[in-house]
Amino acid sequence: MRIHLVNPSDVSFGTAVITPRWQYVLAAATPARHGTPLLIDETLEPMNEDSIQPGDVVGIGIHTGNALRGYRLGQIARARGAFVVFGGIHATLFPNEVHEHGGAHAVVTGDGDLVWSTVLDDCDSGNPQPLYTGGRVEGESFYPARWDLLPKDRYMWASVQTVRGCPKHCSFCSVWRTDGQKPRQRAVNLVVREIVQLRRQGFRFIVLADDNFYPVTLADLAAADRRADKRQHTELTRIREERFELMSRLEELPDDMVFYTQITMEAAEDPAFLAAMRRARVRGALVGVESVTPEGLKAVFKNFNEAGEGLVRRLQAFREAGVHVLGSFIFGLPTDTPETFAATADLAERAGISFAQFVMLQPLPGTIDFGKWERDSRDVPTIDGVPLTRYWLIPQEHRPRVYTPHPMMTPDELRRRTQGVWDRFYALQLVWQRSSFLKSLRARLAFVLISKLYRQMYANTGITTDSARVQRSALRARWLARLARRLFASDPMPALREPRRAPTVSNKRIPVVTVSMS
Ligand code: B12
Ligand code: SF4
Repeated sequence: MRIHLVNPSDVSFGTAVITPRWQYVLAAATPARHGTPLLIDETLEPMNEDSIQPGDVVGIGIHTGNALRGYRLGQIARARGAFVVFGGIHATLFPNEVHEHGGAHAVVTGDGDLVWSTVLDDCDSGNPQPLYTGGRVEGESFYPARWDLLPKDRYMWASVQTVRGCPKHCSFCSVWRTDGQKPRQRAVNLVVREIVQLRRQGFRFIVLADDNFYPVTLADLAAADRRADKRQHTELTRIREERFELMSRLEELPDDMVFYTQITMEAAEDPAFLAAMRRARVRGALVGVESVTPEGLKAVFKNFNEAGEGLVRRLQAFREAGVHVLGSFIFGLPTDTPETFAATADLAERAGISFAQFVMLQPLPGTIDFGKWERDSRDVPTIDGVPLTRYWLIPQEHRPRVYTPHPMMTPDELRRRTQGVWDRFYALQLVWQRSSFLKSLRARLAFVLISKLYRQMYANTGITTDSARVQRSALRARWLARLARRLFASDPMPALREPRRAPTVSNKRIPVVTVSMS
């Protein structure tokens, strides 16, 4: 019984930006008695069906965007006599759909870490169950990834998760519903061990693949204090201290290492946290700006963000702390008007952010927005017999981009205006100006290349609709990706030792927020 773990994709680039972490985690969760799984990442190359034999187990991980390709692979594997098991966020949200379309013997919902060995044992005895509930595994039970299985020179960045779950509840996001609002942090030692292993193998660029790298804000602590909720305050303080402990350990790693993460804007109000990020070489972060107006933020339940000049100040605070921001903006909020586009582009330029993405509001399953859209949709049109509210099941070549309907602008107008903002932000002259913080010409050229690569790759998942344009864009992205990979390559450091255990709470550099419990 051979185990195959497949990451489906309609487009294969030969080289990829970020490692699909789930494959390496499930490989680690595979007991030795079942052998070493074969990892197939279709963003590199398509699955070779001939490698699947009767009795094998084929594990397929899907998110909404690649679900249909995953279903195709599931049917192929089942027809070849394999046991087919699905997991991932989309399978968690739609286990019945997976059975209906994907040829699944079994579906795992939630985290796969602990339940995977049971699934394999059941397949081994020829008796897989239709549904396994993986649940939300506690931080200390997450498996560290098996990086020894990484193919050489294929990925630019490796991904290491440090915390799962997000306390917020943004209306367009499913993370807080599937991963929960309670932050589940991994033990610092295990995170550092993984990173050291990756640096030994030659990775110096690491994505901290967290839902929210800043799960406890100063405002959360103050609120617990106001409520005189001692238990909550102690818990939040513990989480915060562990964040600082992690960053102090990262600080001791070789100084050519670079980390990138996702974070809420509130970190800008926490100078100690930003300073620790800088020391830890967390050089970049995706910050969900979403909207530049207070009404827009209210519409997506993100009132904790700032708008207007307050927003500019917060974004600049990241930059001043040496953390480059990839600002993520959403267009198509009910409160947006034609003026919102230019206002957003102006703000993005003034705020000194290094990269930006401008996405159109899309109803993603599992979100509040999706639920409302599905409920409000009357006379839903069908394409190839599939209702639009199940758009991910429409074959790729006919699948329209689905956007949340807007009270004032048509999807076409929204798309045109959004495209205009992308073009403006990534105009060569502006990209070159933004690169001026870099000293050497080589570094500046690298910045331009990465900006253009990002722009091209995004055209595939983001805003373009016609397939000719997507194909052209894919070609350019492939070419740029090959070039960019060389920039990220670095020499392995096989002799690198794990940094010594960091002093914890007593370390003076860890700002413990002291409050009076009245
Ligand atoms: C890091 C990350 C990225 C990175 C790296 C992606 C990569 N190559 O790995 C980047 C920035 C590139 C990215 C891009 C995008 N992402 Co993203 N990303 C994440 C994030 C924060 C963490 C993913 C991760 O590595 N987790 C760690 C691993 C270990 O966890 P896991 O994947 O969930 O796997 C566990 C279980 O799900 C399960 N499991 C998974 N697969 C399988 C398979 C089997 C057989 C079994 C048994 C179990 C199992 O077991 C695993 C271990 O417990 C998630 C949020 C999240 N909480 O999932 C969003 C998330 C997956 N991304 C999301 C989205 C929307 C995107 C984009 C489409 C954004 C965009 N508009 O461009 C693109 C799509 C890119 C693409 N084509 O794949 C959504 C997906 C929503 C959905 N319904 O599909 C999520 C959930 C975030 C959100 N806000 O809702 N992403
Ligand atoms: S968008 Fe970000 S802050 Fe909002 S719930 Fe999702 S992960 Fe949390």
